[in-house]
Order: sequence, then C-alpha cells, then structure tokens
Amino acid sequence: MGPCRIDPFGNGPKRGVCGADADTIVARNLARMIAGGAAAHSDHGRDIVEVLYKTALGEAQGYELTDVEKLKRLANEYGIQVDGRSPQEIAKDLAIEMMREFGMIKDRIQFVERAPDKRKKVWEKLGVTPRGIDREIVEIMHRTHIGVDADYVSILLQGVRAAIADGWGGSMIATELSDVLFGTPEPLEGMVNLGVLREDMVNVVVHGHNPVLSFMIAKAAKDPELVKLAQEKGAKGINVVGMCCTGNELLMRQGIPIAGNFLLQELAIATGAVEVMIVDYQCIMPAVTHIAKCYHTKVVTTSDKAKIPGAIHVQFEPEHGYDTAKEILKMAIEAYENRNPDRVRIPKRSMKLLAGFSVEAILKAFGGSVKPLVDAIKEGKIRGVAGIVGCNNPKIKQDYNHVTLTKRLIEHNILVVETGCAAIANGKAGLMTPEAADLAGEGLREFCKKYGIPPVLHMGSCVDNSRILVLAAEVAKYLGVDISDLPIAGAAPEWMSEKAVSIGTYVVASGIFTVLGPVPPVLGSVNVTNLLTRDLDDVIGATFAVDPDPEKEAKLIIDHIEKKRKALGLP
Ligand code: MSK
Repeated sequence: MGPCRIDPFGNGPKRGVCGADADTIVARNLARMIAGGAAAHSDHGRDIVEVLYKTALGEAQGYELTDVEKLKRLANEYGIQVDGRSPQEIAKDLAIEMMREFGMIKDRIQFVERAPDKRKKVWEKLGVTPRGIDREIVEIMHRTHIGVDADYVSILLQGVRAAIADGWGGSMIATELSDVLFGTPEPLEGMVNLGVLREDMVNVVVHGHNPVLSFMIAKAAKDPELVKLAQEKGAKGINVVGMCCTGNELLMRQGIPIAGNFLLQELAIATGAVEVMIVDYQCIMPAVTHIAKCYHTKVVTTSDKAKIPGAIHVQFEPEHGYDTAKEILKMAIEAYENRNPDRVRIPKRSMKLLAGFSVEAILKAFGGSVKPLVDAIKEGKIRGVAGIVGCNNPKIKQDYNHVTLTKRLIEHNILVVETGCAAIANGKAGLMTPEAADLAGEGLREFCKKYGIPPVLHMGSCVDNSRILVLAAEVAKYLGVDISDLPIAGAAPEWMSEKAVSIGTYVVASGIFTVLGPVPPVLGSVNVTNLLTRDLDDVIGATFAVDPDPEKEAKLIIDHIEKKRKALGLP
C-alpha cells in the first residue's frame, strides 16, 4: 500500500491510501523513533542484568560485585531481604527481580517510585506509568502497525510511556547495575582528545556503550603476560582508550582516557596509530572498517547484535570474558608490528578533565545532601541547573553547539551537568576542570571554588541520564515540589540518534523543558508540532523547543529558568 507519502504543505494528497493523515503518520514515525531509542538503552540494561545474574552464580569470568553497599540499597528498594545473606544471594534475587521489569509480570516498574509523588500522579492521570520495559516498546510497534492506533495524541502518549520506561527503567537499571559491578563513580582526573593515543604503545580503542566489554579489555590490558608480549614487539605497553559512551563508562570509574566522541571515531583510525578498534554496539559507523582498510587497523565486533562487514567478529560472552579480552588484545599486539611509523600522525592535543560525578559523588561533595545546592539556587548564586546531553551531528560543526551553549549558561550562573558525547565535547574544550570556574558568572564561580568542582559536571554515558533524573527528583523531593517546578532545563544541541529522541521525551515527560538543536522530523504535522512545543505544558508541565543556534538555545534556557524562579518566589 505504501510508502505513505502525502503532501502536507502543497496541493498533493492529504491522506495516504488507508486514510492516515499527516498527524497519524508523523506521530507513528516519532513513536517508532522513541521505540528504537528505548530498545537500544534497555537492551543494554538487560545485558547488564544478565551479567549480574551470572556473576552472582559465579559463572562470569573476571567480574565481581564491586559496590556491595549499592547492591544492598537497590535490594531494599525491591523489597529483597538483605540481612544475613551473602552479596551473591542478594545479587541473584535482584537480577531476577530486574528481569521481571522487562515483561508483563508487574503493573509498574520499580524505579518509578523514585519520582516525586506529584510527578507520579501526573503520569497516573495520563495513563503513562510504564508497566514493563519491553512491553511498552512492543506496544509502540503494535500500535503503529497499519490499521491500529490512528489518533496522534494516543500514539504519542504511548511514546511517552515507552520513553519513561527507558529513563526510569532500562537506562536506570543499566546505570545502577554498572555501578554495582564496576563501582560507583567518584571524581577523578582523566584526559580527553586524540592526543591520548600513544606513538610508543599498542593502541586499543574501545567504542560503543556497554561497560561489560570495555572493563574486561581494560583489565586484561594489565595482564603481565600481555604487557610482556607487547614489549617484546617493541612497544612500551598497551594503551586502552575510550570512544563515545563506553569511553565515558571507563573514564568515570577508572580515569581511562577518551580519544573522542561520535565524530572522531574515523579520525582516531586515521591517526595511523590504532591497532584495534573493539566495538560492542550503538553509534558505531560502518565506515570504520572502510577507514581501517587504509591502515593496519583491525576492527573487532563482539556482539552478535552488531556485526559489521569487513570486521573480525569475536563473540564476547561473560562466561569467558577475560580469556576473550586477552585473545582480542593479542590481535592488537600482533597488528602493532604492521604499523607504518611514516603514516602515524597523532594530534598533540589532549585536555585534562575531572569526571566521575555520580549522584552519590555530587551529594558527597556537598557534605551528604542537596541542601548546599538548593541554598545556592535559593540565594540566586546559582540561577538553576541545565543538563546538556546527546550526540554529534555531521550537520553541525563538531562540538560547536555543545561548547557555545555550555559557555553561555555557566556565564549566566547556571550549573551544567552533562553526559554522552556532549560531555566529551566540553571535556575537550576544557570546561570540566575546577579552573574552568573562572569562566563562570560570579555566583557559580564562588560556589564551584568553595566545593572544588568544575562548573560543568561529567555525569557519565547516555544511560547515565538516569542519574540526572535521580538528582532532579532528589532536589524536588527536598523542596516538596514537582520536578516541573524547578529552575532546570535540558538540551540536546547536536542530537542525531533515536536514543536521543527517547531521552528528550522522558526528560520532558519528567517535567523538564528541553531544547533541541536539529529539528526532529515532525514539521509535517502542525498538530504534533504544537503538542510537543506548546500543548504538552498543560498536561506534563514541560515542552520541547527547537533552535539550531546555540546562542538562542541559551536564551531560551535562561528565560525558562528565570520564569521558574519567579514562580517559586525566588529572587
Ligand atoms: S554515544 S547516542 S552519539 S551521545 Fe552515547 Fe554519543 Fe549520541 Fe551515541
């Protein structure tokens, strides 16, 4: 019957052959983007649950329960008995409970309980409280099939429900269990940009998202047998560096350097100094194998969900995690011999940054509570908080929107928290050092110097946007208000992935005004556009805004924050 091509702007047909109009088609397409993004995050979360389960059974080689305190806190939230039980027993029960979150056994996902009561009531009234993570995603695919849901409001509400299931479900599970397995991040120094590649070492780039792979690679790279092997080949050792969000996961917990964000993945190979790029899934351009062919670089795929023509596939299973990591690293050491020194061009540039700002670390920096932050906001020293997240987009000069927007906001005394490629962008720009406080307005500068923090806090990877939700919920609960009452905002100035669409949707659904740089594909429907940018405010307390100019994005956020301050009666 299709493809569904109509002409909402001219004199062409206004309905498809089945009768679907622009509102239906746009809403269906947008909902499917949300489903794609929520599925990617949540399937990543599911993989971590599996590793937790296998670790609890002693079947995951090289993995351990690192943050047992957090494991116990999570078990308490799930009503799992903690006293008198071993961490392994608790972890097994927690993993089983979390597996249930994906299906239809429960009628609401557990972490929704972390939201302020007022927010939960908004969700209940709209019927968007998620029941199961997979269920909401599958239901989008069902509803958007030919001849099912044709009402754009109804379709988009299901999109909202799946997005909440991502942010407060799949992504939050991924974050929390990664902390249990690999440690809850604490502030630590790291380096970022292509200059972290080493001319005198075997360079291994880990790229993708799931820390289950990258941690094992980082661990095995210290194996004396492999270090010796690398030295025998003339290298000083093995240099593991990150790319995109799996890089953020390693940086946040171990200070392992990051070579770059999304648009640097091909350029890392083009330095001629990368022996192996090891990838898991998400945001990996198939182009990397084409670039790699021009050099001695091998691309190794490790997940049967993400195979790339031209790559070597080594299936990574947690049961043999350490052995597989060693096998891949041996490939890298062998490839080092084939490196052509005449073609090595590593840019000298790299930048110091302070990362590791989990919610726990932020609260610790403030003496154990959100009070100092809230007091600074109340006094007006800090006007508000903005979360800047998301990708690079080849339609935008790389990092320009991220950096420009961030600079303007800190100048206006708005504390910025970041994740994903946005965080890497501002790390490269030098905005994540305590010294960067000198670029902030007077109040924020004073606050940062008092607590020894940068004006831009690195909160982790894409799934770690869930940390921002938890922080916002903590502040709202402390003040006895809804998240939508707070002087806070979100932005995705260079977004491009479906995951970013899901993130933007759950951020807005959580009550946070969100500015997008690139326009999402919704302009074909005036009704959908109006709903997203205007009418949602009445029902959810937040909307999207779109502006490709970061200076204007900053103005939108500053105005919004001042409006919210006024409504709260703040000076
Ligand atoms: S890696 S989803 S390009 S932020 Fe998380 Fe970066 Fe966007 Fe991928």
